Amino acid sequence: MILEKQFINDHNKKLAAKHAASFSFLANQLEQEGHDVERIVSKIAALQIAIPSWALGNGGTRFGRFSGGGEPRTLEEKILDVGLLHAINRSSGAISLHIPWDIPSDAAAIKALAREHDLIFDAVNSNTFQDQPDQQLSYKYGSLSHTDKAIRQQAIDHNLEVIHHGKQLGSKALTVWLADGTCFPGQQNFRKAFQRTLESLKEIYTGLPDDWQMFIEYKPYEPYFYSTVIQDWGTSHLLATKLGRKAYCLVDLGHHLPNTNIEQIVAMLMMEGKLGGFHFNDSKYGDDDLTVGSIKPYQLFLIFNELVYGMEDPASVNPIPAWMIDASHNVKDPLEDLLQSVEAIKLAYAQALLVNKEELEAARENNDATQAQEILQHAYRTDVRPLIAEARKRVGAALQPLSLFRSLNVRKQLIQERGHKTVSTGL
Ligand code: AFD
Ligand code: MN
Ligand code: MN
Repeated sequence: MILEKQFINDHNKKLAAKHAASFSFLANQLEQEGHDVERIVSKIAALQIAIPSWALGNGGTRFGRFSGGGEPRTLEEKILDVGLLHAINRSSGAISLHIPWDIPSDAAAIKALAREHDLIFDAVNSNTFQDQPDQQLSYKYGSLSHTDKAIRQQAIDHNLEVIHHGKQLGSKALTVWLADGTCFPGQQNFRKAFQRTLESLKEIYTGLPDDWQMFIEYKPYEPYFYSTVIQDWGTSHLLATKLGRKAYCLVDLGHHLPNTNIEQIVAMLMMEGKLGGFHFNDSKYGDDDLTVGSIKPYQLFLIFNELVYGMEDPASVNPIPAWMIDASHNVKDPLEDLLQSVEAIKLAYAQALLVNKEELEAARENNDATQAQEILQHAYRTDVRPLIAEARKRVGAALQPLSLFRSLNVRKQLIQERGHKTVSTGL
């Protein structure tokens, strides 16, 4: 589905007067508070969020999956879907692929198609949590941590192949989410499993190009339910530090036990220069992969408050993190959910840009908890939607992406083009 520029212009014309009034009111208010509104708007516009290829279709659970129809059937159609999102919000300028699900048949053609839609390739993701049809050795009892060296080697070779595909597409990062773990106490020797994993990662690391990064994702449980080899930020940081300067930690918001202080983890990793990036989502109970900002928006703001602090700290050695979504849309239209997700991330970022850093540090120095809370909540309670809309308008995107998407009946057109298949993966 091609989005005509005219659709956006007509949409923005209809909303122009209302938007201008709300933007100028907010801009005046912020300028009186001493904010540089132009700087804030351009920072918001510059923030690009990578869209995961695996989230362009409906997700599911172990109890089943219900397709909403019109889902992409090929890598080309996935790129067209991300291209459509990016044309609407000019904030989704990258796609994160998952190998072997997204192996390009013609890498040059895929790269050209992405370029046509102003898209680049963010991190490529390896997959050693499933056995593929043609796979020789099984990952049932693990991969990079497996007791059998041949199985570890197969997983290492797979990751090196993922790097190869990424290089062909211009990607500069490999994300390793190692699902390895155990279901029962005593099943594995924690120490040896860690050491085997480290040795395997070292071999992959030597195959990583000099200008690449390796993101080591952590997760406390699932698919194994007693222990995970890379269970938390401490383990990820231990591995990243032992591997070297190209290795970083990847924070998936859903990969923390309930009530974990994620913003504090972000502060620590950034302070150490080892925060590689994010998988944004939200959750109520586990790795629910719900829409980012839909359950705990204040937590998302507090995370961005630490990120903005780190990014604006001249002494910081942390690279700009990779901003990626990792969510699953079991009941929503995947493209609508992704538009909402990008908006939620930009909102939290904009609110964090409004925090008065000097006043906050002064309140902290004086141990004035009340004032510190006031400063944070003043920023958080500012309705920054006109800033996000203005940032979009200036780069030729829709003022209200979701309402434009709906007005175009995109999903209906995609179902007409691609059909409607309900695939339910049973237990
Ligand atoms: C699952 C895992 C993890 C990983 C993603 C893509 O929990 O978040 O990053 O799949 O492989 O969500
Ligand atoms: Mn993830
Ligand atoms: Mn996950």
